[in-house]
Amino acid sequence: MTKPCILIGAPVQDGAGRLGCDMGPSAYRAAGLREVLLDLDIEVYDRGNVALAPLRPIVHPNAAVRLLAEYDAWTRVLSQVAFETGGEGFPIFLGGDHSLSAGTISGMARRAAHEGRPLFVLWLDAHPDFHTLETTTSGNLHGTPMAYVTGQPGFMPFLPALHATTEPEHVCMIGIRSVDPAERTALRAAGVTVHDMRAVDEEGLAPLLRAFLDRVAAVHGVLHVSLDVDFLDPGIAPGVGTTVPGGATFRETHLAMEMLHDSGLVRSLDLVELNPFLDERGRTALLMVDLAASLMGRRIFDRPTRSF
Ligand code: EXY
Ligand code: MN
Ligand code: MN
Ligand code: MN
Repeated sequence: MTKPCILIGAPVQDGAGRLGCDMGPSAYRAAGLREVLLDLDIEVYDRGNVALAPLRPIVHPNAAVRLLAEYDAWTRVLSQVAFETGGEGFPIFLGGDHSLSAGTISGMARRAAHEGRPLFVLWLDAHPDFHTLETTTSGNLHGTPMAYVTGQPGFMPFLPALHATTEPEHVCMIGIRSVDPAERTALRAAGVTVHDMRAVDEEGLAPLLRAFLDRVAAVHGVLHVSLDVDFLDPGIAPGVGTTVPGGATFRETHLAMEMLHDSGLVRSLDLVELNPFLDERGRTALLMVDLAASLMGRRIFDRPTRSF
C-alpha cells in the first residue's frame, strides 16, 4: 500500500539566475499532479505553498554570492517541513529552483537518521550543483545544495547547521554534462558517484541505476530523488533556465522512474527548476507530472493517450 502523497509547494527562485521558478508549484497543480496520483488510488494531501521564514542579515566574503539570506531562510523552513512530512507520508516538493534541495535533503537526512537508516540521494541533473559558497563564480546558489548537504567546507555559519549529513558516498548523480572546474575537483575528492551523459549513452541508464539501487537496498537505506528539469533533453523539456544539449530522452527518464517505483526504496521527491515563463504551452510541466506518475507506480501499459 502506497503511503499518502503530500504535495508541498516550494516557490523558491532566489537561487536561480532568472526569474520564474516561483510559478513552478502552480504549474504542477495546473498540469494535474494531484489528479494523476488520485487516479493511481494514492491518497493525496496538498499542503499549499511554504512561506519564506524571516530573513537574518548574512554577509559572505565572496562578493559574487547572491541572496544568501533568502537561501538560509528557505533552507531552514524546508528542512523542517521535510523532516515532518517525511514522517507522515511521501512528500513531493514542487519547486522552485534547485537551491530548495538544501532544505529538503537536509530534512530527509534528519528523518532517516531519526529512524536509524542511511539516506541515499539520486541526483538527476545536467549539473552537479556542487559549488561551495567560496567556489561559486555565478553566485547563483542553486549551484550549491549538494555541497551543503554533504557537509563540504565553508557553509557554516552562513547556513543552518546540519542535524545529519548525507554521506557523499551515498549520492549518485546521473545525466551530468555541465561541470565547473572547482566542482570537478570537489566531487572527486568527496567520492560522489557521477555518471555523466557519456556513461548513459555507452552503458545505458538501467544498469547504472540498478547498481545504485542494489547498494541502497543492501544496507536497508532510504532514497530521496531530486529531479531537475534540465536532466531532460531541452527538445522535450524547454521550460527551464539552464538548458544543456544532449540530455536524457523521454523513455530513459520514464524508465528511471519505473525502476525507482519497482525498487520500493524511494521515500521523497523534488521536482525542481521548472520555469513556466520559459515553457511552451505547459509541455514541460505536463512531462514532469507524467514522470512523477511513473515514479508513483503508473505502468507504461496504463498510460493514457496524450500528445505533448
Ligand atoms: N555551475 C553553474 C553555476 O554554478 O552557476 C550552473 C548551475 C546551474 C544549476 C542548475 C540547477 O542545476
Ligand atoms: Mn540542479
Ligand atoms: Mn541543472
Ligand atoms: Mn555508509
